[in-house]
Amino acid sequence: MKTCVMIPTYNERENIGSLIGEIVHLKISDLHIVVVDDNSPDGTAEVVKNLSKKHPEVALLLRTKERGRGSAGITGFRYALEHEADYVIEMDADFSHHPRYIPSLLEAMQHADVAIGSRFIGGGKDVNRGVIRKVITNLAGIYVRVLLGLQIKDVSSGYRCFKRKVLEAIELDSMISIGPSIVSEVFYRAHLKEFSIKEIPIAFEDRIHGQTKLNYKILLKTLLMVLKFKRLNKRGLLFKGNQPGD
Ligand SMILES: Nc1nc2c(ncn2[C@@H]2O[C@H](COP(=O)(O)OP(=O)(O)OP(=O)(O)O)[C@@H](O)[C@H]2O)c(=O)[nH]1
Ligand SMILES: [Mg+2]
Repeated sequence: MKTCVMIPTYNERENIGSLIGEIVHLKISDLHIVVVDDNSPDGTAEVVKNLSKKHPEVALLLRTKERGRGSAGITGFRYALEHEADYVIEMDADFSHHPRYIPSLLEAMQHADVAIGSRFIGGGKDVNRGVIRKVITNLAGIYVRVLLGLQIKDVSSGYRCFKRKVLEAIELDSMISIGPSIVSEVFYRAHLKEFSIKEIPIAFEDRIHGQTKLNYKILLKTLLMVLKFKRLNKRGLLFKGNQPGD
């Protein structure tokens, strides 16, 4: 089974080298890594390019015209599908999503179409996070779950593994997220297509190196996007294949 780990990056020079090192160290057979970098000013791409010379299983997708967590993710998914991946893992570069959970995510694929690294099920936790950030994550989580009707506990987890058929079915071409709302959009689409979703516990650790790209403006935009998915789906317009009123 071919696995592709897709990592979107923006200014992750201090993290990406050691993250790739830890993933390679897991020695999972037929595992490939693709980093989708938006021409980070800190030279993240250069680190990945150098590593790819030593490790042929590491690839760099350098985007010089586009910017955004969402569109980078879609580019990475397309790459994984084109390169015949059976499983696609998506994770952040900042070590909040530790590679030690990759084997459990892959194991969970025996029983589900999507596996999620979750902070909010038994055994999972949110480490080193400030109280305000925790409250925001929880409130935003309730909003997304209620609005989109998701059963998932950790709806903002960008650490997940998909079977190929899920990414083929959710219609990447009709996805509308440019930014971080991609995390919920993918869950919503997978839920509407009735794929089975399983959460596995992870300890989510706050980043030590580099800076978050999230701010209140982006958070608000993300929450508004969730409303937009819901509305589009109600009108039968979320999936291109749908007819209005479907
Ligand atoms: N290619 C690309 N990657 C991005 C962009 N914005 C964020 N990322 C990456 O997406 C991942 C998540 O971004 P973070 O800034 O850690 O956001 P977050 O995890 O929601 O917020 P924190 O928990 O505060 O770190 C990281 O690997 C980022 O480098 C972007 O515009 N383009
Ligand atoms: Mg992060």
